[in-house]
Amino acid sequence: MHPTHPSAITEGLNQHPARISPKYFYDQRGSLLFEAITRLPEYYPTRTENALMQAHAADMAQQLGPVRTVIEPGAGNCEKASVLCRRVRPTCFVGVDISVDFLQTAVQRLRADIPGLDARAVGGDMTQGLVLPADIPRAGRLVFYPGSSIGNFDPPHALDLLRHMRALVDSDGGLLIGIDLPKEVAVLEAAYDDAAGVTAAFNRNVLTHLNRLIGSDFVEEQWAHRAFFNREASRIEMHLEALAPIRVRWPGGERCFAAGERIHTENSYKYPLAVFTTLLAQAGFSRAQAWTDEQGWFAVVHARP
Ligand code: AVJ
Repeated sequence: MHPTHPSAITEGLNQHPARISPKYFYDQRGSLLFEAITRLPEYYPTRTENALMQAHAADMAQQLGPVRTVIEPGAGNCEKASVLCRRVRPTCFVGVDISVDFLQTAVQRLRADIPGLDARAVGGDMTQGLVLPADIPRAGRLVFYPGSSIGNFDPPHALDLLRHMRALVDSDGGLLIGIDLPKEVAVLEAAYDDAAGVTAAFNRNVLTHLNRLIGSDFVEEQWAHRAFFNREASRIEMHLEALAPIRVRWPGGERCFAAGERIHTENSYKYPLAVFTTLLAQAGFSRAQAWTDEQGWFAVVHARP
């Protein structure tokens, strides 16, 4: 599904502490588990963002002004894009994703659902700086980055990513982005360690995916899901913790883990709105307007150069 970089993966496994990039969560089973996560009672981000997009649809459309092209990095199943495109009626939609096969299917569905929409799928990684096909018009572009996906990046890398997005639009363009905000620790931790164990299954599944990618012999049952809020860094951290001493082998290498030793699998940053607005300004988006829910849990931000 994703381009495989065996050496990058094994390099991470050999670090102290070991780490696995969260991009490897999303094999077929992982993508289904993530969809299940978004429907969990504890996982507030998706439903809070959807409610914000619904409640402020008219106001947002007015603030956005005329949009000619919507560009969505990490578009995945294009469900959110479908809602947005029905509202702002762009002539062109460009979905960008690392797994272009899955995206292609979703983009075809979008084209069928919204007659006249020139919907395209582009394979690529936004973090590497993206070059779009030359025939995508530059005028009236809106980059759409919902779901607090930016939370996976630490502030310097989030800034890089926002700068790449800024480079995609002219002065008449903008960015519509969802960000998860800091809140009560119990609420945050429950969202990443749900009672039904779906997030635990999602976290452990990365090991089975790695077995396929690099030929390792991880056994999911030997690892416990750990998720906690790191207050200093303002991020949820997810880890996998060895339940016993474990030796993991793969062609050309191995790694021993002591009981209790962890593999760091994900960071999910919770940016205070003011901090995020500063990042936006540093990236060249000097004007920002935000919509938040009553509890102040999540924000949808429209940023313009
Ligand atoms: C897709 C990165 C926004 O950080 O909330 C959900 C991923 N990980 N539960 C998030 C995730 C565990 C999610 N993002």
